[in-house]
Amino acid sequence: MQKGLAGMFLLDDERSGRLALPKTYGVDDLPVLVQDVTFDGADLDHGHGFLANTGFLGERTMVNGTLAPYAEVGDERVRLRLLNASTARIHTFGFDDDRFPLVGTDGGLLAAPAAPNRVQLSPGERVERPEPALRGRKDTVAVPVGSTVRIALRFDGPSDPGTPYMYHCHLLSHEDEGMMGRFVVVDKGQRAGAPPGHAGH
Ligand SMILES: [Cu+2]
Repeated sequence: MQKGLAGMFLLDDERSGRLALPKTYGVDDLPVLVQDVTFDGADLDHGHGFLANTGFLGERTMVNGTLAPYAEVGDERVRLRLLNASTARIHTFGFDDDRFPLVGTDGGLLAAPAAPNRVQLSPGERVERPEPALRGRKDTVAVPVGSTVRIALRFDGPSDPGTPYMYHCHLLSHEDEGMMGRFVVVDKGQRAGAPPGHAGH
């Protein structure tokens, strides 16, 4: 990631396929992958901008691997899929008219579209919960300093005592220093198995 390596999966399902959302990738359905970077000549520079407790903060904003990117669009509806792919910085997104039409988050499509003034994304997030009324599923949550977040998970599929799930902090330096854990889902009375080895990880 420190060399710009980041990408996103575009997930669609039957429900999103039925909705009148723009669907032509690169034309009216645009990924917007945002990273903060610092350059030393032609190379990415991670020797500076490192804040203890937070991690690396870059000086410039890169979108889809490009500085000062733009897309020409007409007056048709355009769908943007925002991802904060930075290693530590929180980004706030907005439009001039202070209205941010929102149809989905990292938890999937919202039950109904929303229009917050701004959308704030912490690393790895695809959208910030815009207002309490929209509390819904999320797989990534911002946890401000000193705060606590309680999460509820539901596992509907078969349990697998041998294959762990993982959870981790999205501030990359925290993750590297151990803010990462694993757990397995077992049936009642079942014990965790031995996870497979991970060569090179
Ligand atoms: Cu952290």
